[in-house]
Amino acid sequence: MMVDRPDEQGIHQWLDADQFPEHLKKYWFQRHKIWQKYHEGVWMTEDAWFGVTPEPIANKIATHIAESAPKDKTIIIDAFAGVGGNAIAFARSGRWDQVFAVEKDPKTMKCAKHNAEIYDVAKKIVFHTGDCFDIIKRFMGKNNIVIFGSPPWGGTEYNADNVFDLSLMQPYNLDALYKKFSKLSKHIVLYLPRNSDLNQIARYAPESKKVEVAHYCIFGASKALCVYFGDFDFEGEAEEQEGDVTASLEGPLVKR
Ligand code: MGP
Repeated sequence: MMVDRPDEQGIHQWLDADQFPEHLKKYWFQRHKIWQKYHEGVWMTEDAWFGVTPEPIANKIATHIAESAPKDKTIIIDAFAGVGGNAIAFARSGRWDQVFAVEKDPKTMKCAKHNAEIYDVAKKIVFHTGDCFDIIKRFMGKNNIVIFGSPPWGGTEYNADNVFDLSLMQPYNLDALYKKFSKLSKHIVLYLPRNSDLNQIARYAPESKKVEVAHYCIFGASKALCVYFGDFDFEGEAEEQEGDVTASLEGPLVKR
């Protein structure tokens, strides 16, 4: 049991509903779904509640990437690590020689480090506080890297329209993310709104190559999708169920 209490404003270990911010109440009821070890003392920021990848989905994504990435890719960089959900899942998968977690906000990063300790993988993750586009420059020239990015979607209103326009995503739109990341690696996985415009994504399929899209659902409700750019090889079923999580492949998108 982690008893460490955060001692900094903006970092929280909410243990009872009374202290929990009213506007985030729906996440309080999901806390053990979001973090299975929540009760062991997970640290969060307010914004992390809607940004973090729920643990069963983070695990499923980690399995998908582990199984489908080319075997010579041995490093994974979580470019927007937040409070650590995805980086922890990558480290737990045991697939990677190195897992890097990059996060710009120092308080959010403190949460990620603490949460990685709860999950016993803190020593398996290299944490970098700073801007991911600066930090990835240090890896230039390596060809064994997969970049995972779960960027900000510009707030919680991403599903106000039926189709989410990825060119309007803030602060980085799809084009900016793809261009910056593809300078380092052609193996890029992006975690994006479930209602993202697939036509926009298809434009980034290299000639005669495909881009795979997978939806991740909990209890049948889609939470988000991942776009797999590069030579990811999905051999499994188009739809897989594991506990409460269903992952379904959209089918490869080709350039139009
Ligand atoms: P949600 O929309 O807050 O929850 O986020 P839900 O339960 O699907 O909403 P409702 O419409 O059914 O009430 C769903 C998931 O999207 C979250 O668990 C996060 O994993 C992810 N997510 C949400 N936002 C706003 C972001 C974001 O800005 N960035 C990233 N990377 N993920 C987000």
